[in-house]
Amino acid sequence: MKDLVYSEKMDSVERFRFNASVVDVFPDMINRSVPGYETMIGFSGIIADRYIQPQTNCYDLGCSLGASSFAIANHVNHFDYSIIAVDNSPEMTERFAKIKQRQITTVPIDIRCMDVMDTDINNASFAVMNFTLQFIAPELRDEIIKKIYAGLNPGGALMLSEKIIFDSEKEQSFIEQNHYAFKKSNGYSELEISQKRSALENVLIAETVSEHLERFKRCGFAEAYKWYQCLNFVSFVAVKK
Ligand code: GEK
Repeated sequence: MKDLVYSEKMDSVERFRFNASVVDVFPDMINRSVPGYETMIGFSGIIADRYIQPQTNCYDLGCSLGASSFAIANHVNHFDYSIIAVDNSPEMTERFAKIKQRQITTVPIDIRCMDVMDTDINNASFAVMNFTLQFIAPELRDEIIKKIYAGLNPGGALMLSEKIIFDSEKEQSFIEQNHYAFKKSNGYSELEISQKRSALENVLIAETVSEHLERFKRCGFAEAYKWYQCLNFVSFVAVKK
């Protein structure tokens, strides 16, 4: 279904929420807004394959409609392990459960409607958090990354994908202009782009690449790499030794 959420002029733009109208159009919205999204999701499976171990858990934190869970389950399907997929939007988890009924996968996917801050993480060989840390209050971000680190088994890894900002004003403006052009080329109008931007203000709080790399280190990860970037969207893998 086509994303038309911000296509009509609104008297006042409400704070962005993952509600029913967003859920209905979510795949179209994220594909037309996040350059490189399909690539990063596809690589969730490829990267997961290096880390997931038999009889362990794989977490998909902020799973939305399960794109990363399905990419992993379809690519890593040669031994027993479980996927635990967490999202705090009931509209998302209900829709994900319906989509799951129509998919054939041998890997069990346990969908939980809860806050990632309240989720126990244990016996994990892999965790993926694609475009979700950016919606968590900055002062809570160390806590969740430390919790993931503590719940990973040695040799396990976290894949984290995020929207980023840049220290240099010039670079920020260069990248923003290109992101804007990307969205326009995908059919969004100036009105849609500007109303969505207002809705996301103070909801999606992006950080720089160095802030992410420093947090990984501070939270215990000995190794962390940025393995992908397309404009202002990046993906990291952090490994527990
Ligand atoms: C994908 N990973 O398709 N606890 C649980 N879920 C949360 C929290 C929280 N504290 N905060 C936000 N969410 C997916 C895309 S979307 C990214 C992830 C985007 C959930 C929220 O309900 C939403 O479903 C998801 O995180 C972020 O790769 O829309 O830009």
